[in-house]
Amino acid sequence: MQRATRPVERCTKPRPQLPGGDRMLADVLSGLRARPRSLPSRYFYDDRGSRLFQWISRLPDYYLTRVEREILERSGDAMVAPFGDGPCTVVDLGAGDGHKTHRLLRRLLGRPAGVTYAPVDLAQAALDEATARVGGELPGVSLRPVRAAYGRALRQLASQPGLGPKLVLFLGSSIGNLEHAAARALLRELRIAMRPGDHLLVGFDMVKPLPLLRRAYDDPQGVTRAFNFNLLVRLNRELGATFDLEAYRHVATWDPVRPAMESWLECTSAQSVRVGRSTIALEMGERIRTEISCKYRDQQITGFAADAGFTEVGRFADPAGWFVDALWRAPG
Ligand code: AVI
Repeated sequence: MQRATRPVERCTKPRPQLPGGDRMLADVLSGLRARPRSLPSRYFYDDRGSRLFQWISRLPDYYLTRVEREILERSGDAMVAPFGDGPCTVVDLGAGDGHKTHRLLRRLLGRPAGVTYAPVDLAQAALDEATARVGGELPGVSLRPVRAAYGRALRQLASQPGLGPKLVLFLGSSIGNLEHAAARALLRELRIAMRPGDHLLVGFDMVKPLPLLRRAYDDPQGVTRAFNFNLLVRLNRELGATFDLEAYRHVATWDPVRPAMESWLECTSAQSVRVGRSTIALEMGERIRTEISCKYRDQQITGFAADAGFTEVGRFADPAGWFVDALWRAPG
């Protein structure tokens, strides 16, 4: 992996919390005991899961990444237009896709006052990768990785002098992996942590014909299936769970109410799974939900902005209207 070529200022110190394994065990057991049964999708992203997601994002059927990149390429100038000639900072929630961030950062380069890139993630490996990538490709950018939850990271950055107004990126429809109430709570927390004049750019995947959605979440190459199964592999390895990988199949369904695509692992035979000291009995045909990927309509986007107290500045979409990047300002 490439390393950053200059010193990187870190502002990190995760809050003490339950040891990782205990927290994971508690989350997994409460999900498996709930109805419908579920597993938290945040545990997808171990090293292999992150690599599988990168692979998904290059699949022709997984249009989200490709279409959002095209939007950023086409509308990047308008997205960075609110930032004058002074210093500014691009905050990347989730230390996301380098190709996307690159498209915005390079438009801010060459400004006399400079630009800072602040990737935010809980995983040190993701931060190292993001800073190495940007440090290697855009040597004019200052680097300030933050290892913390999103709201906390923004509060930390707000108290640091010299960073200028911020463009906070929450791309890739990551918001879609949250239930609406959780998404609203997060957006409110972000708005409160942002300063007047800071902007948030949020990616929303829009409702579209079902066959397109089905192929995106159940691709013929089986990469999404492998991504879903990797969750069980991780739980077997890290919690000593006894999921028999042969006894499940990947299922992607459409919920028209949220609306959302949902990913499941369905038992193909009755199972008795040990997780920690507990045993979970699953019947043949029973499903465990592993992810929701909400899809949006224009009015929902308006509602999210208003609910969180942002002022809408612009909406950037591809010609087919499959994906929207919404630009919102934190008001004074
Ligand atoms: C990261 N997130 C926005 C992806 C999505 O589309 O919900 C994760 C994913 N799950 C299956 N494929 C991709």
